[in-house]
Amino acid sequence: MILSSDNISKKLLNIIDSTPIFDLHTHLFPPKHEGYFLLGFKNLLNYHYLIAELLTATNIDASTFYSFNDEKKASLIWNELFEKRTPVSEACSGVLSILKELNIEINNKSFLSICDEYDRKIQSDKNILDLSNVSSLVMTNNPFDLDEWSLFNTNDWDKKIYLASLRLDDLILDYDETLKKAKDQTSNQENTIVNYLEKCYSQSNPVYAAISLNLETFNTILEDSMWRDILVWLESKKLPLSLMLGVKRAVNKDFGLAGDGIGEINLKELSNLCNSFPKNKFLVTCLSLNDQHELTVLARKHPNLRIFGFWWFMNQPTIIKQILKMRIDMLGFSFIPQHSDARVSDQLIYKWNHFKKILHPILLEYYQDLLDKNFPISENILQRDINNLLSGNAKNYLGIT
Ligand code: HDL
Ligand code: ZN
Repeated sequence: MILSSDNISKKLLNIIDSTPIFDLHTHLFPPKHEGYFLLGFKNLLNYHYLIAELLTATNIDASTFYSFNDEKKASLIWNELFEKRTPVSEACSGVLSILKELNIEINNKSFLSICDEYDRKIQSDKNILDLSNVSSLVMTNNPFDLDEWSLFNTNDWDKKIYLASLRLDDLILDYDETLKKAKDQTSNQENTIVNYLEKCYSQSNPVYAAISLNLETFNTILEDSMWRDILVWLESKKLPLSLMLGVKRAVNKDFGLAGDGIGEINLKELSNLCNSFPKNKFLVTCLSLNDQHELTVLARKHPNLRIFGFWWFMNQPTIIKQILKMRIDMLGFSFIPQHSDARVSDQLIYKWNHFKKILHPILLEYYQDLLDKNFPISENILQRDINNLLSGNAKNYLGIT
């Protein structure tokens, strides 16, 4: 059915809300992975985004804060950011979006009573996946963290929902220690890292490899023969490499996970990498707003470069509105618009709810313009486009169904 200006908005909203999502990058694990699966209100409040906001809005000392147990930390965050201050930041707003989705009123309720009510409503990943309409997601799996990697010793989790990746940061952060671990795990001492990755590949069936880099560490990829061997291996496996560019770890080392910030990156080197390895596929996201225009231009130059998501400090409504339109203006719908980066399963609810609220009016503007030019827009066209944006573009690039 061909749509008109009168009915396209509602039809588009229904399609966006009902289309299953493939979440390309998360830090989530299946419920069976004890100690790594995070769910519930206290975990939600102990998100490092909220910790950073607490430690910089108050004069609470970081090491004192981290000495508290999870309940004490969560109640402190709730009291300081949600009771003593107005919770308007994106991370605070996300918590409130989930409470609203669960019909949990907070006025005049104690922190602990909200916890109890919340934890009665959110019991498993299943209700979160239903509420967020996420049909499958990619975990961040570190093959050099043997305790975390023990997930792949068991099969009692849904591998159609929780897909694996190979996160390679340890090879940059602590090469000697990482090489030792790989040597211990492989008998063949030749080409240790690639041999170990081959073993991990057969254990986990990853959909991509990933690494976060900045100016200094990107040069390692370009210059080090081991990385050339890894790129050749990735090509042989048809495994894309996800490059998360422009991060500076431990800007404030006392803040722990909340202490990372923005680092430099030279995207001319990214272009060289795409040219030097034309048969490798690269998924790329940049942490700084300053790099977004150049990255988008590069995505018009390199067919083996696909932009994904609004990473971390980029995942703010104001920035998404501006940069999403720029990406559409330059790339049409040929990119992967968002990922959640969720660390606590419940976050899937707000991360995707917030993004879809921005996506609808922006897409409507483009479709309205097409209608004004007498370009016919049918329901099928809308469904095709939203399928591609919320899952198809990512799955096709990864070569998965
Ligand atoms: O390196 C990454 O994958 C980042 O996403 C970090 O994990 C960061 O701490 C984060 O959670 N960002 O959202
Ligand atoms: Zn991440």
